[in-house]
Amino acid sequence: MATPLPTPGVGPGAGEACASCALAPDAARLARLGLDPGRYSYVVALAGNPNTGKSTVFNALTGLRQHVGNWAGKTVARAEGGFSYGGVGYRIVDLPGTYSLLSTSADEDVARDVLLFGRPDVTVVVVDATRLERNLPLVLQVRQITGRVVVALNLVDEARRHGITVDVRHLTRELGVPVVATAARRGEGLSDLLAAIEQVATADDPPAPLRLTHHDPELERAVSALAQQVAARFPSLPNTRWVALRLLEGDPGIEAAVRDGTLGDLAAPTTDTAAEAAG
Ligand SMILES: Nc1nc2c(ncn2[C@@H]2O[C@H](COP(=O)(O)OP(=O)(O)OP(=O)(O)O)[C@@H](O)[C@H]2O)c(=O)[nH]1
Ligand SMILES: [Mg+2]
Repeated sequence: MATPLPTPGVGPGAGEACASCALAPDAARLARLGLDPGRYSYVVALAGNPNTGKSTVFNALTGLRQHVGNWAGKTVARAEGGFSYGGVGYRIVDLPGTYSLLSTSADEDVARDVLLFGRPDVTVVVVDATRLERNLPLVLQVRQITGRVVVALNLVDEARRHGITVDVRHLTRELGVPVVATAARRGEGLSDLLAAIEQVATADDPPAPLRLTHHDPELERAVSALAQQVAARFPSLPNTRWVALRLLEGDPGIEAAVRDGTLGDLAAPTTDTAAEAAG
């Protein structure tokens, strides 16, 4: 059963443990650390379609005040903050909304680059429970690059209002990763979300990425050969197979990044740049 966390701005502030949260025993393990996580063990990326509640989750966990509002495209650059849970530090990155890792806009490139090349320890995909079919393609794309995924099935309060129920167990089984029902604006389910993040971050043996196999052996050979060349040119770059597929498709942005070498810069781990917390 989802348990509520207090909403940001109510109760304990940034940096304080939420020890008084009687309704949410697990919330006592959370300390919102604002901009500065100090020493942290794990990086969590918040991904999802526009307007699904990513920044609302970010604010609830960090105590920051990223811009939220009821229209798509509010978050245009990544913002970073921190929290600790169970005494372990987490850096969390709020990303612009994106429908696909095959992005077409600068905002979406920001999200794509962090998800594909920033090596987050956990990717939380925040999905809109009232528009699941529109949100699942991104979940599947992320599942193809990593097994360290948690799906936050957000806006379940809206879904309830519209008489929509989602079979969370079934979805969890199909995706092979935890799916947690949340209503982030009222703090519902955030304790369960934190527990799932901890579980995925600390898992020794995460599920393998979903592999879409190409049944055409010639194509498979071409993808593998090209991926090897990309890996040789950019040795620290993860997801070279994804890059190879984009090159074969003729993705102009990726082609340019390979040509001028900037693709290699993306392989740097998620940086220590300060969060841009909108006022
Ligand atoms: N009813 C309801 N509203 C929510 C919930 N979570 C977020 N919202 C609202 O949904 C709207 C969008 O929230 P944001 O957190 O800005 O969404 P976002 O995913 O960061 O949006 P972009 O940055 O534009 O991609 C805001 O009006 C939130 O208050 C929820 O669980 N239930
Ligand atoms: Mg946002």
